[in-house]
Amino acid sequence: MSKLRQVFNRGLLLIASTLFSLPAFAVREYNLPEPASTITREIYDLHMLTAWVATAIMIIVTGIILYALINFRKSKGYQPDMEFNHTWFGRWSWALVPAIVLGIDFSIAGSATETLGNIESHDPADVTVKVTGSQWKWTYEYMDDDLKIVSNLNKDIPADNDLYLRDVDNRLVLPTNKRVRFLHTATDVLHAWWVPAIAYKKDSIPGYINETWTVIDKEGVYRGQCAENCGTGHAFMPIVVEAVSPAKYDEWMKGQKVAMAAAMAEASSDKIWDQAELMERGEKLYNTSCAACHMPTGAGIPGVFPALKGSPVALGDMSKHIDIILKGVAGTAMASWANQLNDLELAAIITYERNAWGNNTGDSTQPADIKAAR
Ligand code: HEC
Ligand SMILES: [Cu+2]
Repeated sequence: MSKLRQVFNRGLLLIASTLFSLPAFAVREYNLPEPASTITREIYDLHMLTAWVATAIMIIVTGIILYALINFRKSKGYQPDMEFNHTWFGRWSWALVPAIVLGIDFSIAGSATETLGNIESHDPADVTVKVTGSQWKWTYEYMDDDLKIVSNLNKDIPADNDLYLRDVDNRLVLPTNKRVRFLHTATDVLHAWWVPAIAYKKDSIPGYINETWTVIDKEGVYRGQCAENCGTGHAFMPIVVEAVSPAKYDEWMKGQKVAMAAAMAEASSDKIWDQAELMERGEKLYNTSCAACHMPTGAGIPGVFPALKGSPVALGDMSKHIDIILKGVAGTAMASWANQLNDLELAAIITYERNAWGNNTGDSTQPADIKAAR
């Protein structure tokens, strides 16, 4: 066997084995996650249809090319057919082939149009959740229940764990078999809330509301990520949705309301908190809300986020310090925290800033001071 022949045979073998192992591409690991809602199942089916049509076309075209290469090669002395254009096929193939291609295109476009129509459906929903993206966390507001959940990256997952950068402190809990409407917006830059198994993706844009919907049909935990490059912390805003039965959902909602009422009562009570208590709460809150930019050490990132350790604001006049946290600094990444944290939480964080990392002002502030400054 000639050397060329050997190479050729090996090539054929490689192509054949690739083609026959194609079903491997359908293996979960390499594919979209298994859909768990009607709308994502439609999208998934569309994706599979397109992939299989493309695969079939590839096999047919590659087959014809290989057949022509082998059978009509010059070394075999093949004489080109100079009369091809006079045959029936020669006359009509220029119209026939595009017609076939168009037919295939329409078979895909037809179902795609239907799915796109369903995506844009605005039917009434059972549960409406406003999803707000911020650098770098998600805020979920249950519009019918007056409940707000802030969801931050779970920083306790080590890098060698599967859930590294994929877990959060507070999950978005949703009922199965209910129509859920998501209202998407953002407070600072573009973000995109995307959980491929249960929801499709639309951008979260400051000042605009985008709408998506889903009906989750399987209980479970579904994970996603911010899908719009939103700055240095883009990788640190994962999404975790927990879908539970409607009965469990109602129970969970009741529990949340009780806990929220208790937290509100605690925050607005006239209790005078001592510094140690505030420091303890403040450290936790600082690490979830502020450390992404100002760093857990308070050192900030020089040139980007100012250090709070030794900061003239954190060491200076209390009312100015409170003011900057409540109002933020317009035009910078320093957001207003007035609507994000309650009086007690703000008093705790501010007290912590003023007494951590060697900032030894020794003073503290009370929820009542924050309330007065609002
Ligand atoms: C998304 C990033 C980001 C987050 C999160 C953030 N900050 Fe800031 N912060 C900034 C930036 C940027 C500035 C500088 C603003 C300016 O240019 O004046 C700043 C300024 C400050 C200052 C003034 C410091 C100085 O010396 O001028 C304080 C105090 C402060 N932040 C406290 C907080 C607290 C408390 C939190 C959490 C509740 C927080 N920040 C969360 C970005 C952030
Ligand atoms: Cu984002």
